[in-house]
Amino acid sequence: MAQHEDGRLGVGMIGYAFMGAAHSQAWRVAPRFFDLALRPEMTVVAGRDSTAVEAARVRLGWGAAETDWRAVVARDDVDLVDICTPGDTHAEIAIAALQAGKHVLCEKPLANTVAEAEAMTAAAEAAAEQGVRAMVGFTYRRVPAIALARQLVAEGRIGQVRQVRAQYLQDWIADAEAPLSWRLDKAVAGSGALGDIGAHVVDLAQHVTGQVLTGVSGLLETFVHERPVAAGFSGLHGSAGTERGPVTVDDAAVFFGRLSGGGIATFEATRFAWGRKNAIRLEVNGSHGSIAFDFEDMNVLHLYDATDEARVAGFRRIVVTEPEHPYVGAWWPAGHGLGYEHGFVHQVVDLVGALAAGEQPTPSFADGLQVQRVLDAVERSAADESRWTFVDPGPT
Ligand code: SOE
Repeated sequence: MAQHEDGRLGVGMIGYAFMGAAHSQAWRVAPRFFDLALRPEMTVVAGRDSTAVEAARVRLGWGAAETDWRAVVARDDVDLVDICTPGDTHAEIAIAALQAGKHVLCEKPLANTVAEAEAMTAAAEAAAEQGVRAMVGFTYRRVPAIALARQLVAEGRIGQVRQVRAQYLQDWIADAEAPLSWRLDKAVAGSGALGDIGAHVVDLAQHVTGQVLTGVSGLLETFVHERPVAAGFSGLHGSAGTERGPVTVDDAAVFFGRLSGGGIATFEATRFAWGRKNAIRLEVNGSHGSIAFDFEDMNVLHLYDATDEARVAGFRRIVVTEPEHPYVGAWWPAGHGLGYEHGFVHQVVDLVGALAAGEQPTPSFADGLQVQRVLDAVERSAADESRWTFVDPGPT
């Protein structure tokens, strides 16, 4: 087993930018609000630039800093490696960590290619035989309203799922002069809107309905082919330098697909939707009701029950801030609401709970691989005039 006998869980985090900051906050806060069966310790953070990683160590509250991720994997006081780097490094780090007997939490999308995701999943399955666990970070599953939506669908509140409408809309590169970020470089990010944010809505649609996509037809578009090279970045926003460089990924993705339970689903992922900041919209229509969610109003879930008397039928606006709702009871008095960062805290809570119980946390690397296969099918479809493309079901 990777975790220590004394209940301590030493965490080593690779990367410290936007996702690293979100994960740091989660590791720090989770044990202060939730009773965890293991005690996470923020042991070490790694990044290539020694000055920058030391500054991040201090700012984010880590015990030590390393400039090579391999040093983190080699440390005896690290039980879990938390990968918050761009996709091109996920496979190498995750496989090395698992082979060294460390649990792994890896940011989404799991990898940049299906082949990498397969290798990671094989490493995770081999490590699982020694009690070593791997999880991919589809954090939005842990937004209480989304967790509630999944419960309601599973309980049959809206009946048989017929249609899903899923969108992830942002606008942070809608300005054609917004500088190039690694997220616009295929060699680093794997794909554009499709993998960066489309992956989230694929996961959510499947997670909430309990079904998987079996086939898709897709369209990818790049609107702005060249941008200023960034002189510096803070979060998603950077200052433009004088040189220009190519955008090598999709700016927007639209696709539709069939679900394993007989339903159909439409998807849209774009970072060009002016005015939409982090609009994750999910609507599910069943045989006797609907649910609807928008992350821009993330403490609310809408439920329509078609069995209501017609005179009073209408979407019910459930404010998901009560102790009866998933995760909420550990936080503030009823009604006070949660934000973006809480999903990351809940991810730590669920991960640590699974590790302590000796169980496989979800979503597993196999789940991440399945999403990767959906993305791959969309790309293959888009490259072939949107031809209908089956999602590889994997080994049967
Ligand atoms: C940028 O589009 C981004 O930071 C994604 O990479 C994250 O996965 C998403 O949660 C927020 O937006």
